[in-house]
Amino acid sequence: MTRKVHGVGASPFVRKVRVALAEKGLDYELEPVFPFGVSADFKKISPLGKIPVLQEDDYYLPDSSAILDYLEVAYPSPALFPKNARERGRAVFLEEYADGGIAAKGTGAIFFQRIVGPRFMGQPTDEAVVQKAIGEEMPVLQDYLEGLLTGPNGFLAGDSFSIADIAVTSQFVNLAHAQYRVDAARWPKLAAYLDRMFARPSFAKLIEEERAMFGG
Ligand SMILES: N[C@@H](CCC(=O)N[C@@H](CS)C(=O)NCC(=O)O)C(=O)O
Repeated sequence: MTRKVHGVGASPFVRKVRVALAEKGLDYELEPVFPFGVSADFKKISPLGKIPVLQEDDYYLPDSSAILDYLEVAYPSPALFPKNARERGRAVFLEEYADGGIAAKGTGAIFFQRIVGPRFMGQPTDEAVVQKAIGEEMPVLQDYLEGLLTGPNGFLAGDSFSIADIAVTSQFVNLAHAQYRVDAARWPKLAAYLDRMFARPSFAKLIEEERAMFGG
């Protein structure tokens, strides 16, 4: 079977899919698609013009959350969604907390202003936007995550690695590429948790590959 992920490694949403595939031991090729100004052909497989798209032979599925859901049903082991209904509900919410919340208020400001704008779009960094995200948005987002983490080996939802950990960590990888680090003095559990997640082989391999691109 031909399995491809259409997108670029710098996208936190593409990374979600690549980490899920790695955790499930599934091989794929990365088909480079830069997300701005996509072709009419690409819009046929991604009607919103966004990356990632998963391809398996002639089956094309856009949207990282849809893809993770598909992968879980098609390749159930190891599970990346908690079995318990309430923990599963929480995991799905945390995926949205990352994809809709951290992405919009944190990554969209800091990673975009420091990396995407200057390097790929010829736009200078707007330092006011970066400082607002660092000083006002990220602390609130991080306080909530800090409150969810209990033990030293904990995960965000349930007692094993899940889509919640994939989605949240993926945003913080982009933030790290943009030189943003969680202050371990103020958010000790979150900082330790992210160190553990970044060291997990599925993330570590991609982070190393991406650092060559960003030097972060
Ligand atoms: N909900 C989508 C979001 C994907 C997304 O926003 N991707 C960005 C790149 S990081 C993109 O393709 N942006 C281009 C655009 O919005 O036109 C998912 O989870 O896959």
